[in-house]
Amino acid sequence: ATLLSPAADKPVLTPLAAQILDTLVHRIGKDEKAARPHDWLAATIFTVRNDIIEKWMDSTREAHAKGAKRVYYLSLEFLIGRLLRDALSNLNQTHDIAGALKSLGVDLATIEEIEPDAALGNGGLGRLAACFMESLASLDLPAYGYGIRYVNGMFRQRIDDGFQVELPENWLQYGNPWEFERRESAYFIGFGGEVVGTETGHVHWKAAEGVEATAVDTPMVGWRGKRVNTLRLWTARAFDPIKLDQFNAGDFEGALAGQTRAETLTRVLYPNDSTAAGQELRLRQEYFFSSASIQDIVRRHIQYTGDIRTLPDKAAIQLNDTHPAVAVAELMRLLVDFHDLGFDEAWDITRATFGYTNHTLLPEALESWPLPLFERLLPRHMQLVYAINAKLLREAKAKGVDDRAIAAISLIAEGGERRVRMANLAFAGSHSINGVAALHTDLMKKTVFADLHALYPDRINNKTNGITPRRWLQQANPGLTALIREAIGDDFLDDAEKLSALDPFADDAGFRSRFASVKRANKVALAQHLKELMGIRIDPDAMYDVQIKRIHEYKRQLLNIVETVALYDQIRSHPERDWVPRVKLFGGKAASSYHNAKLIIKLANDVARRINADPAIGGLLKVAFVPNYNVSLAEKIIPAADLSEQISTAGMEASGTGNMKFALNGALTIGTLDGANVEIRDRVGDDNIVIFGLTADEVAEQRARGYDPRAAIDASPELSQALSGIASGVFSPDDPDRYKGLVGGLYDGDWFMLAADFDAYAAAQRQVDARWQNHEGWNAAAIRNVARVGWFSSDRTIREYAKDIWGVL
Ligand code: DL6
Repeated sequence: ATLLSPAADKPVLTPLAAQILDTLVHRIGKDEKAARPHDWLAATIFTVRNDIIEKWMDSTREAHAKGAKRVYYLSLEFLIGRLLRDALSNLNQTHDIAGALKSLGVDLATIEEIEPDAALGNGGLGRLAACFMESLASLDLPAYGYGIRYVNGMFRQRIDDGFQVELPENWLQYGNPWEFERRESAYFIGFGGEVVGTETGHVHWKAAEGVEATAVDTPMVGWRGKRVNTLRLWTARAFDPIKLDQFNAGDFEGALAGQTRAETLTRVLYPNDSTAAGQELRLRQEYFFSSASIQDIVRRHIQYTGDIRTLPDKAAIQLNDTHPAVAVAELMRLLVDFHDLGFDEAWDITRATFGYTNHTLLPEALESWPLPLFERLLPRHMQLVYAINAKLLREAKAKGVDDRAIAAISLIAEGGERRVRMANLAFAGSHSINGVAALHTDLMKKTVFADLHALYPDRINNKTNGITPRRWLQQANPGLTALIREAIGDDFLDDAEKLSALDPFADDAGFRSRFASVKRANKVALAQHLKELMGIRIDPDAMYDVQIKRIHEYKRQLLNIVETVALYDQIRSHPERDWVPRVKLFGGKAASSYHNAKLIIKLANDVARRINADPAIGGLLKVAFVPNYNVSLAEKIIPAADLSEQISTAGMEASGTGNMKFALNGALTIGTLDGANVEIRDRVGDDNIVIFGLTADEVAEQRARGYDPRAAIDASPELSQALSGIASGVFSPDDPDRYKGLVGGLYDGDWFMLAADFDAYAAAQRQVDARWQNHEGWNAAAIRNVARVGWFSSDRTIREYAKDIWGVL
C-alpha cells in the first residue's frame, strides 16, 4: 500500500491513506503524532462516510423520483452495535481501508474494537430492528427507522463479587461520527393541558407543556452498498433552553429546569425486557417519539403529494411492539384536527397505513396505562381512544359478539383500575397484526388476541424472525465464510438460502476437518479474549456450551445452572466415567428491578467460583459468567460455540433470534419446542438438533390440571440433591440462606416448569455428550446446521413483510 519516494525517503501515501490523514488533521485537529486511537477511529469513519453520503443522497433522490412507497419502522429500540466493520464490509472496502491505515501505522482491527456499541435496545426486539434496517437497505427498499437517541443506552454491567452492578454506558463520550443532526426537522410535542372547542367547530388541544423533537440521522448501509437508508432518532430539547429572567434573578437551577426536564425524555433507555415498565416517563418517551415520527411522515407525504388521502399508498408504518401504539391515536389526531377529515375516513386511512408486530405474550409485558395518567398527559388522544373504542365495540356488538368478548376486545380494561390497553389499540388500528414465529402466531390467535381474532380473522399473520447473515456470519465469522466460499462459491453472500449447497460437504471428511479447524481457531480467539477480559482460562478442546441472552426466569438460565450443579455432583461421584470436558458460558443482563433475575446471576457466579476451584473436577467442567454481554461480545462468542442453549418454557419465548445466529455458525441447539426452535428443527432435521421437554400444549395442560412441582422434584433424585445443595448454602457459604427463597419458589409454584423439564433436560445433555464423543458425527451435524438455516436470513423475513404487509414488493 505504501510507495517509497526516493527523494524524501518518506512513504508516499495512497490517495485513501492521504484522505484519512487529511481528515485527521483538518477535521479532528490532530497530527499523526498526537492522534489517539479514538482520533484514528473518527478519522476513518469520517472518510468512509463520504462514500456513504453519496449513496445515501442517491437513494433518497431515487425514491423521490419514483414516488416510491416508503416503509417506516417505529421502534423504541435499535440495538445496532458497532457500525464501522459493518459499513466497510457492506461497501467492500475492508481491504482498502485496512491497507491505507496500515501504511499510517494503524491497525484496523484495533480501532474497530474501540468503537462503542450503540446499545439503544434491551435484547431481541431491539436487535431485530437493527437486522431489519440492514435487510431493508440490502433489498433496496426505501425505509426509515424511527426511534429515540438515548444519551445512555443499555446499562454497562459490572460483576462485583458475583453481583450485577449497573453503570451508565456513555456511548457518546467521544462524539458520534455516524450521526447528522437535522435542526430543520424539528417538531413540537405537547403534553397535558386541555382540549377546547374553537369557533370553527373544531377542537383544539392546548398543551400545557411542550418540547422540541429534533432529528438525528444515521445512515444504514445495505449489502454491496446497494442502498443507504436512514435511521432517524429523536432528541428532545426545551423551546426555551434558559429562562433568562429567572437566571438573572439568581435562580440558576430554575432557569435551566425546562431544559433538564426536556432532556430527561431522551436520557435513558428503560432497561426492561419483557418486564413491566409502567412509569410516566416511559409513556412520555413513547408519545414523544411516536408523535415526532408521525408528524415527520405526514409532513413528507404532504410535501411530495399534497394529498393526505393517498397516505396509505405511499407510507407503510410498522409498529415494533406496542411501544409506539399511541401513534395510531396521533395519526388520527393529525388527520381529524389538522387535515379536516371525517372520523371514519381518517380511521380507514389509519388502518390501511399501520401494521403491528407483537413480540410477547407475557402478561406483564403487555402494556397498558392507567386511564387517569393517559388522560392527564394526552387529553386529546384519550378522546380519540374512546371514539375508536366506541366504533370497535359497536361493530362487535352488531356482529353478535357477547359481553365477555366485548370486555376482552375493549381498548379499556375494566375491573380494578381502568387502563388503556395498548395491544388492543395497536390491533384495532392496523390492517396486519403479526407474530414472530409460527408457534407464537398460533398462540396469539388462541390466547391474548383470541376475541379480536374471532372478530377479524384475516388480520393475524406470521412472519418468522430472521437475522442478517452479513453481520452474523460474514463479519463475525470470517474464517467460516472463507471456508464456505471455497467450497460452494459466492452465491450465498447474496442469498443466504444458497448455503444449502453446503449440505453434501457434511459427508466430506476433508471438509469436516477444515470446518473443525475454523471452529477451533474461533474457540482459541474467544479463550484469549476471556483471559484478557476476566482472567479465566478455558480449554479450546472442551465443548463450549453457551447461554447468552437477557436473564429472565422464562428463559430458564436457572435450569441450566441447576443441571450444571447436578453434573458437578455426578462427575465427583463417578470419576471413573468418560466425561466430556465442558465449558459452560453464561452472559446476559437482568432488568435492574428484577430481583430473581439478579439472584440467578449471582448464583451462576457462585457456582462458577466453587466448581472452578475444585481440583477434583480436573478441568472437566468450567463455568463462567461473562460480564457486560452486548452485541460485540455476541459477535465473538457465537462463532466459537459448540452448543446453543435455547431452553425456555415452551410457549413463552416468542421466537428467539440467538438460536438462529448459533445454528448459522455451526453450533448444535439443545432446546425446547418453543418459538423459532420449532422451525429450526423442521429445517435442520431431528438428527441435527437435540429437543427435550414439555411442548407448549403440555405446559398449558399441566398448568390447567394443577402442576405439582414438589412431586416432580421428589421424583428426581438428581434434581433434589442439586436443589438442596443450593438451598443449604453449599455455593454461598458466606450467606447460606441466599438461595432459600429462589429454591423455595420452585417447590411452591415453579411457574416456569423447571422441575417438570429437569430430567428430560439432563438426559438430553447426556445425549449431547454421547454425540460429542463422535467428533465426525458432531461436525457433520454442525455443517448441516449451517447449510440448512439460510432461510432464517432477515432478508427472507423482510421480503415477506414487504409483500404481505407493506405492499412494496
Ligand atoms: O421478536 C424479537 C424478540 C423475540 O425473538 C423474543 O423471543 C422476544 O422475547 C422479544 N420480545 C421482547 C418483548 N419485549 N417487549 N415488549 O423483547 O422479541
